[in-house]
Amino acid sequence: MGILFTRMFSSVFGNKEARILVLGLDNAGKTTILCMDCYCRPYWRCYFPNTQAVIYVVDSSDTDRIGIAKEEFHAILEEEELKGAIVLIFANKQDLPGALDDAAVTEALELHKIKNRQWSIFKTCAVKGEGLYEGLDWLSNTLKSGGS
Ligand code: G3D
Ligand code: MG
Repeated sequence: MGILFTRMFSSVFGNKEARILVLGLDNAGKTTILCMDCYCRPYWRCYFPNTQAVIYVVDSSDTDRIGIAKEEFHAILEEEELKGAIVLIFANKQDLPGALDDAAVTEALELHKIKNRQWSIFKTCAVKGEGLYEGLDWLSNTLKSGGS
């Protein structure tokens, strides 16, 4: 599983600095998302403490590995250091044929089992930049309102 960590200084987050961990199976689209213009000054970290949010990126067209993606996701939520982190799920690669929609990814990842933290899921197509700002807007507003 790939792990990328960034502090984001984007138009969405204004001058507020947020420590956000971006996770997902390999090939999910993490690098594509982080290379977008809005992440103009990213730099990577490889530790969890003080992480305020987790962005979990799913390849919605990779139905063969959606079960593995679910297991990894719930293991991440068990991490002590990520206890208070808000969770944003990107159901990525919506442009590909057979991609699961947000409701189907919600079911496949068993998101309704998440307890005691705020989460939301957005459909994205990272290569076109679709859906990313909507998700980051939600994250920014949720962080502003005090997080989990
Ligand atoms: P990772 O960092 O999570 O491992 P990458 O994933 O960002 O490297 O993306 C893996 C591949 O998926 C890349 O293709 C990338 O262009 C593609 N990809 C990412 N997001 C989308 C999407 O929304 N739709 C489609 N169709 N493809 C996407 P390559 O060919 O460079 O390996
Ligand atoms: Mg990558």
